[in-house]
Amino acid sequence: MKIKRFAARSMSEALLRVKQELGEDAVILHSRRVETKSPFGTPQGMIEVTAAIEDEPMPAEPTGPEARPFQAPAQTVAAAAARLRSRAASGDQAGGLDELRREVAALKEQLSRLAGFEKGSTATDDSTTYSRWLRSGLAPELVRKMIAELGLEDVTLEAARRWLAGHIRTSGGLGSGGIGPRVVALIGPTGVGKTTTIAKLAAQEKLFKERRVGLITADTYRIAAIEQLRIFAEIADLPIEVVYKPEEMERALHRFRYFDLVFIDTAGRSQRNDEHLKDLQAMLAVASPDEVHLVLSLTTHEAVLQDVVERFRVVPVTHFLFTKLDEAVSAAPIANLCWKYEQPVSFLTTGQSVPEDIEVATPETTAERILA
Ligand SMILES: Nc1nc2c(ncn2[C@@H]2O[C@H](COP(=O)(O)OP(=O)(O)OP(=O)(O)O)[C@@H](O)[C@H]2O)c(=O)[nH]1
Ligand SMILES: [Mg+2]
Repeated sequence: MKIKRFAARSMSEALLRVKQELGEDAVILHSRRVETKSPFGTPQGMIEVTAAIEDEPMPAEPTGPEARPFQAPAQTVAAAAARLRSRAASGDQAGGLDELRREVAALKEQLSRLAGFEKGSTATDDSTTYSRWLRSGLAPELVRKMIAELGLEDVTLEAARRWLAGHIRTSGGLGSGGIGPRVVALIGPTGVGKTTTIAKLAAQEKLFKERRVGLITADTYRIAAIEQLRIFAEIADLPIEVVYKPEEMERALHRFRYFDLVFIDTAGRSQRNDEHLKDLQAMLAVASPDEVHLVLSLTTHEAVLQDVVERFRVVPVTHFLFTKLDEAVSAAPIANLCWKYEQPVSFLTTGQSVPEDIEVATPETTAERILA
């Protein structure tokens, strides 16, 4: 491996020189801001970049959540292009398209981090503090704002936690008020924990708050899905209605008109399937729920989470509900998504056990989990 250090007046100039001297496949190992003197003796800020190039061709990049913040995108592009070429050669076009989407999402993220670094590197900035906080998984714009508001020396873990808590909106769980029962629908991609979370919430509301709770399942695509909630309803002694078509929703809601709470479970929907999203839209239009919680699993890559949020915007989402914190590598997507979409967080789930593995999200506990 050949390693070389470059100094330039700006990040883009440094990157250009890296590219010219080491080529497209160069990898940025480190970058920092240094204070030097101009030929006239006046102080001037420079960007110092340490870059490397493999002697042998690089192995293919992983596409998982481990995107490296300061890795030169060129290397990832080359690896991605090679993979796509080989897929195209083997005739796997559908797989190739999916792969392309994932690659583009990962690249966008890397580029935005790199762009964020450039913007953040003003004469008063400190690249070490900046890149250290970027490694927490927080979005570049969030890190820049935090450093700007707290002042560089003040960004201790404790100060960051307090700052983050002040920037996370939570709903304090379920809302109340309105005429009739509070109707709460959970929607989201497949397997994120919608049914399990409804079971947790319904059990807690009934057992600990003694509220009258009704269940409606609109997930009739799989027999097993109906059975899953039916068995739980039997164990918890809760009434359940199965709704196959939007027209049947009114009847189901009518049955629970004197209840305190009604939970609507929906079928997992791929955010990439417009037909499925339309079905969901039609079902929710009839149910007209007071709350629609978009369930997001923290085991999902952040770029995919963003895609889910964007695509599920066709339905009136009121809350984000995050699941599988216990399995997540980072909880930072909570802050990034809530910041970007200005949506309150309702609950966080932390395991498979019903009803205990769930907590009402508060700004403090959420910030603590994000910066754990
Ligand atoms: N580790 C962990 N697993 C969870 C959590 N919540 C749910 N699960 C598990 O995730 C799997 C899927 O949960 P479901 O509740 O069936 O998910 P769903 O969103 O209803 O799935 P579909 O109806 O198929 O779309 C199950 O094995 C759950 O036990 C959590 O907070 N942590
Ligand atoms: Mg389900």
